[in-house]
Amino acid sequence: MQIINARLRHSPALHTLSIEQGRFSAISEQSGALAATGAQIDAAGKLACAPFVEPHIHLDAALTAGEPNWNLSGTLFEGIERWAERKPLLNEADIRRRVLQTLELLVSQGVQFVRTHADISDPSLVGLRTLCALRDELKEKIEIQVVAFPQEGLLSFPNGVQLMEQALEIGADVVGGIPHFEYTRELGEASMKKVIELALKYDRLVDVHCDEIDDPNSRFLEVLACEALFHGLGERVTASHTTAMHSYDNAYCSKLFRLLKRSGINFISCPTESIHLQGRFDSYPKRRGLTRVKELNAAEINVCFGQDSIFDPWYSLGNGKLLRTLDFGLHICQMMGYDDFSQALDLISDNSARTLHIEDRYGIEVGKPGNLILLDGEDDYSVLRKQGDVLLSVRQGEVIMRREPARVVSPAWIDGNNA
Ligand code: 17E
Ligand code: FE2
Repeated sequence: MQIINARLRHSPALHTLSIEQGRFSAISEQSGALAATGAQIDAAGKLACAPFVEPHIHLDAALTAGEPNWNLSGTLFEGIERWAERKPLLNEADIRRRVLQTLELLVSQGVQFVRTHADISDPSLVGLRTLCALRDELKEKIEIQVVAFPQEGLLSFPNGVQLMEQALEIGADVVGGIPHFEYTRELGEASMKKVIELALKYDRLVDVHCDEIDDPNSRFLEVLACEALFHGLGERVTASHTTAMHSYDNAYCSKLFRLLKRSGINFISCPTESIHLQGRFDSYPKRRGLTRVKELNAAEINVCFGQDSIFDPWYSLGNGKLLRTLDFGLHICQMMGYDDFSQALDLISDNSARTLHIEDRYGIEVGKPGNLILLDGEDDYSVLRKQGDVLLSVRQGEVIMRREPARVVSPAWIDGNNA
């Protein structure tokens, strides 16, 4: 397959991208626009980018909002209660149907890599089993990582550790945790040590829902980062949400950042979810409750954006569109400078790939799998400003999704002026 007249990020020239036997075989700069021949795909000057990565989503809960009850308070903790009412109704067919519908949304928005959480606070482990089975069945079509996520606590839920070990034996890729939900600070800290111990024992990655609360005294991140540092696991460890960091005072943050930087751990922020779930116990002024994405990024600590939810007990909107998540994130975090815009797509592509530990098979480079998307814009800035659609998604040299751009018929007086 050959794609001509494609722009690449941070390079204004037009390029020809060749994919043979599923891998990029040549990437060459053109001296000018070319006319397409035969089977070539004409990118018409649009931006080719590595596929988007969804680094944090709960596929087991997707498309269940209101079943059986709606989350009326809008808090994380009520979401956990409402989900606990839906859990007994889970079965494999129900999960498969919703997961496939959600993956369809993600693929239609240019996603080819997904890290999903699977709630293991459930003696049947049906969510985890079904997600691991789908991961294996779909591995040629989309790459999925499954996190064994102890939604109701690793140490506070009955047999939490045994369920985690069972999930890891079944084949979960990533060990999860939720220290701020454990009954006590002691249990929260002990849970972080347990998560790292299990990651070492089973040789898995780590992704913890960490300090997802507005409590400025929720400081499990320092325990996680320190454990990661002492065991040399940094790049294999991720702290998701860390919304309490919004409420830490600056003196503590300054100390904390030294450890974070040394540990090399990754961060995922879910801006649409956190702006909705956090700040719920404030009157005015109301905290935004997002982690310090701008400051992490400036400190060259790896940070990326995820959607977290699509129509579930925690968040009743969502459509798979990571460009929407990015747009929210940049606004809420006040990352609205020229440099921020010029590199914005990193937050839903390259940085996320680093978090998922898939860099060896990610990126538009000769020798790597021939995966890319085409965006309706010329560079990061224009894609962002125009909220450019994902026009094409190519996986190992095959088109898996194509979108026809919407055609708008303008009023005659504008057409006339443009003529
Ligand atoms: N569970 C949790 O603990 N936090 C979240 N943001 C979601 C589920 C969506
Ligand atoms: Fe989450």
